[in-house]
Amino acid sequence: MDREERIWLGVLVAIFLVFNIITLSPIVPWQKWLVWSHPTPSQTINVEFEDYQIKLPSDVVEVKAGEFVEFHAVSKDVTYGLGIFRPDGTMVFQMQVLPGHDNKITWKFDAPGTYDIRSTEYSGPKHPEMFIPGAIKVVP
Ligand SMILES: [Cu+2]
Repeated sequence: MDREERIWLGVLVAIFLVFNIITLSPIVPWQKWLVWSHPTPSQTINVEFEDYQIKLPSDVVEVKAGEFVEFHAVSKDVTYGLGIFRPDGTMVFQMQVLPGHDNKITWKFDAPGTYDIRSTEYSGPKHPEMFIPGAIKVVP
């Protein structure tokens, strides 16, 4: 590596460090990352995946807008995806649901309304049927 290459490498490393320090900093007031805080969820929602079925604690899970809730998903066979969608089909969030793991995500719904659940990981021939419309009701 010659001198110019070393200088370029140093510049790239410096840009990387400055960008990450600024964007991950807790002192940036508009920063909404939760890297530095560990909110206590008001509710844990257990979701079970098995044989192309998504099992929820109740037909409609009710959560409050503005409160942190934890989704705890387990799979009894293959890898699935837990995807939460708005009625217009846009995604709120998704996570992979790996068998043999406690798959957890903490989320705060900002807007009241009903949300759908869909498997977001291709899991086999019945994967497209893994859809529960209106599974989550977010109340004000
Ligand atoms: Cu699937």
